[in-house]
Amino acid sequence: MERQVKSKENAITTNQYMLKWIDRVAKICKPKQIVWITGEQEQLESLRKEACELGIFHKLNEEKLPDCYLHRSDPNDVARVEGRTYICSRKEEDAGPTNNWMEPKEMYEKLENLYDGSMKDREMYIIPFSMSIVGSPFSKYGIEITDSLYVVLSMAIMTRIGKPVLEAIGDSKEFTKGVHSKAGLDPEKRYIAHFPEDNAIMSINSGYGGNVLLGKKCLALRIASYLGRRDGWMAEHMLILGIENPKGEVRYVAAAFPSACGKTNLAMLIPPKHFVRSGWKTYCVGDDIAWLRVGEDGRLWASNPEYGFFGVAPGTNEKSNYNALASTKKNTIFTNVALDRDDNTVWWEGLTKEPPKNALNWKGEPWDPASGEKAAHPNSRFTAPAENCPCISTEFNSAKGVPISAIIFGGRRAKTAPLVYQSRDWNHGVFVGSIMASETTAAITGETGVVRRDPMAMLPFCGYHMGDYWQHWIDMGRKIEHKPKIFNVNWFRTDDEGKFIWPGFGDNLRILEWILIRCHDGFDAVETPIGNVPYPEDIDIDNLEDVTIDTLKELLKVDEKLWKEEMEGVREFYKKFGKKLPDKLAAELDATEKRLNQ
Ligand code: OXD
Ligand code: MN
Repeated sequence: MERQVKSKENAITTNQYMLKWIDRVAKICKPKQIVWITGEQEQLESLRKEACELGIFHKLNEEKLPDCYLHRSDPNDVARVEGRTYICSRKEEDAGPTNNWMEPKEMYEKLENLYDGSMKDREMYIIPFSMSIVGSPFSKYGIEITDSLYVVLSMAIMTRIGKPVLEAIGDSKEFTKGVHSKAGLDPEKRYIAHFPEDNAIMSINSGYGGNVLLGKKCLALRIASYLGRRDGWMAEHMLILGIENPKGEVRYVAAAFPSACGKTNLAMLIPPKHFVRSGWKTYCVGDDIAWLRVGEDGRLWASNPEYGFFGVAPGTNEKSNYNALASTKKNTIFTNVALDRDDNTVWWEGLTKEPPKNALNWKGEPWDPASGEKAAHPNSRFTAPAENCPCISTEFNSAKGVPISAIIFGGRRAKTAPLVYQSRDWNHGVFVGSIMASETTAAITGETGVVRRDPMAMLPFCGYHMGDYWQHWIDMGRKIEHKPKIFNVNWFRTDDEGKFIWPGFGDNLRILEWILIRCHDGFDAVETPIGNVPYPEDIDIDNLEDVTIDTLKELLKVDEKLWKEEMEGVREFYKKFGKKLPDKLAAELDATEKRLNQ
């Protein structure tokens, strides 16, 4: 009989509750060895070497991309799988209509069978990790058990890991229990299961980022949103951006967009040239997740619980996102991009105009640029330390976070939504967030280009009933004395030929300037049935070739016919939430329709 490995043998904690849990997992998964991840550079370096020897990593050009690696995931495993992601609350009602649900007991049994022997002949790594700063009263600690070196080495970038986390946990039972096994990567047996009441996450048969780096979407959004409702704070799918004006005032916005709407670009935006000349600066605090709390001063404070960026590679280049690209120049793991064999560097569509002549595609096969096939997978990624980012905020490591002036929602709408509008008040802002809609992208598996409603960009990430989540937003509004103002933006309005009208990217600062003036110094605005839009003259369009006052008028137009149709769609969508739809949102919908019909 095989000897069962015990967590105690080389444990770096004496937390009995943790050790017993790890032993229970080891008994089921049957690894050949348990390896505790200390977070020390020596250990990580030796694991990176091992990953290269095993073919899990490919070491890239040390001069051009020091300490960077290429990883390829299984071709059947290249994106988050919403269809196989579950919220296993005790009551089905608590997961709500937008989540898959399974009774916890049934899911535990199912998973136990799947995990049985899944780590045979493999190491079982124990990763202590912290979402947010170790030792901060706001941090959430977790242990991820995994059989994947890719997970270990990616978690070391995306989160704060190792011994300091175990010290902070001490003997406490307050940590998220995460189990991940690649098992056989069978897509039919792939599950990403969350047990909010047990503070547990179990993931099996995937090796792709969002499904397996359990600190990110699973803990920092799904579990944290549940904890936030329980404990009076909010976990949101939002970037956090600091903006300094020529007077030296630094203000912060938090913004939610569905995947692949330019969120990473906005988080690291570079101001237009004449803004730079007059002294504008921008600072990235976070690119994906914001934890929001009411501060003692009655303002809403945001912090980024992550330690790295898990960004989409295609389309990222010197011009579109200089800061993101710069962040990937060292200590980065690239997943499913192409390999330029001539200089052992990476490439993806949009990185340079000229494709490499001698490349392997994301699957590792020789790639012919004339083939019409993509070299990099559309959802290929970089996993890069946030501290590499040239514009990382000095507040990135602040436990308290930054005070938020504005919350910005957005989506990709060809016609309906104007370039920017401001909600009438907090509850109306919650309504604006709840009706967010966008076109689907390659970040999730399934069809692309279909319009789907994605309230607060949280549809795939809310760990409980969306109706309760909206109510929590409304309740939070009552607790925030100095509420941020809430806006909606749409960078993606198109003309009749389907061409984007607004230049986007760095020029989006022109809209943020208006937003911040609305928040702090007060510009007047034009009232419309859906909210307040700028007077076109108040938007700075200096040095913009293709945008005139008339273009702005077009971009800011609210087409009442389209909005009436939109409200019908919202009414239909809201039906899903039955009794849990907050009265306040039903009232906002009625009031908007009434204003449209006046
Ligand atoms: C992501 C997402 O951040 O899909 O990867 O939202
Ligand atoms: Mn995201």
